[in-house]
Amino acid sequence: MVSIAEFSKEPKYTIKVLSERTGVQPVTIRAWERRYDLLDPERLDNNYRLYSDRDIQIIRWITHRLDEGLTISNAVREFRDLRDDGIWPNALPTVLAPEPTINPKHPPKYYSEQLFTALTNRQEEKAKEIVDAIQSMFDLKTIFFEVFSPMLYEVGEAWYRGEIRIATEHYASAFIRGLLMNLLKAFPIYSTAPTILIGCAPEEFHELAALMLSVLLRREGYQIEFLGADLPVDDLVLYASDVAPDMVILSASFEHSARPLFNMQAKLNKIPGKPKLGFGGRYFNENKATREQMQGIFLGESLDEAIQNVHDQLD
Ligand code: B12
Repeated sequence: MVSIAEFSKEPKYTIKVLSERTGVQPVTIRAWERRYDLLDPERLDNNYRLYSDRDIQIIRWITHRLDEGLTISNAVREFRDLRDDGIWPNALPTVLAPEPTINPKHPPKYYSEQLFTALTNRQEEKAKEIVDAIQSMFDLKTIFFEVFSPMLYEVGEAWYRGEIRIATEHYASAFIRGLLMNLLKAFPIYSTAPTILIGCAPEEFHELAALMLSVLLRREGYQIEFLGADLPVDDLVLYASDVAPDMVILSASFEHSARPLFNMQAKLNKIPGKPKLGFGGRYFNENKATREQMQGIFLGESLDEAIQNVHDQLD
């Protein structure tokens, strides 16, 4: 965890940029300044305010406390009390449950292309700025399905054409993985909700779709354990007998990773609670006939369909 104190105090952003990067309207920021003396921006000769990276983190921390149910005066008081005790709270992860508050200037495709350019040129700061901007303009599904996924698709195509290195592809997917993991951690875990284990079939390393699904289902209130890539079936069944989940969801892109799943529901049926097996992924999208041969529930061709099907199965 990084403390807010570690962010620069250098004044460099206009109120418009501060607003884009926090999702708080300029008029609200000014009101907080007036009423609560929250920030102390530098003034330019023309009286424009300039804010720092630290200011961005302070506003984010405050809005996070508001999301958790505090009033603005209590959130500011809590912040002040911590500061009076010499404590700087921790900064929040780059992306937090976005609630779009600003009208997008461009369609998602534009930001997807910008992100592609930033990541394939190893411009991490630029990529973070784009992610900050889109979180105040689009909801999570739009960000996942219309910004991240097409960007990753283009990365795969560019790699296939030999235009970018394998390492560059790894760099881009690691960046997205990091954001998704932060998001997953940012959502609360409800201990009484149905439990779902989510991960990838054996020898399957494409885990980003499973991770996106984990974030979206945790946001819906399910208890999600994300187990990552390459899960051996027998070990996973033993794990499930300890955890007693309501459902196990696996993603597979290739035949060799999908095959071991064909008799997995039978193995799950032998453990207490008989968790349901849900499956999906590129292999099942491209080989429709195999869906019928699998025991378990085909959750759909898209993650959106999967969410609806999980509701139908577990609610
Ligand atoms: C990132 C990436 C990787 C990373 C993954 C990193 C990570 N932590 O996940 C790494 C480097 C590990 C990797 C490895 C490989 N990759 Co790769 N990779 C990609 C890339 C660029 C993006 C994949 C991605 O995350 N997309 C975003 C997600 C959201 O989309 P998705 O996975 O397609 O899933 C969608 C659907 O399938 C579905 N879905 C997926 N899972 C589930 C689950 C459920 C339950 C449901 C309902 C739906 C669902 O919903 C999603 C949204 O529509 C793609 C490019 C592409 N065109 O997709 C290539 C690609 C998939 N990889 C490819 C290849 C060839 C490989 C390797 C064989 C390369 C190699 N020689 O080593 C290995 C295989 C590794 C393995 N055994 O799994 C090829 C596959 C070609 C093919 N048809 O067989 C692609 C298409 C690249 C290309 N253009 O050729 N790769």
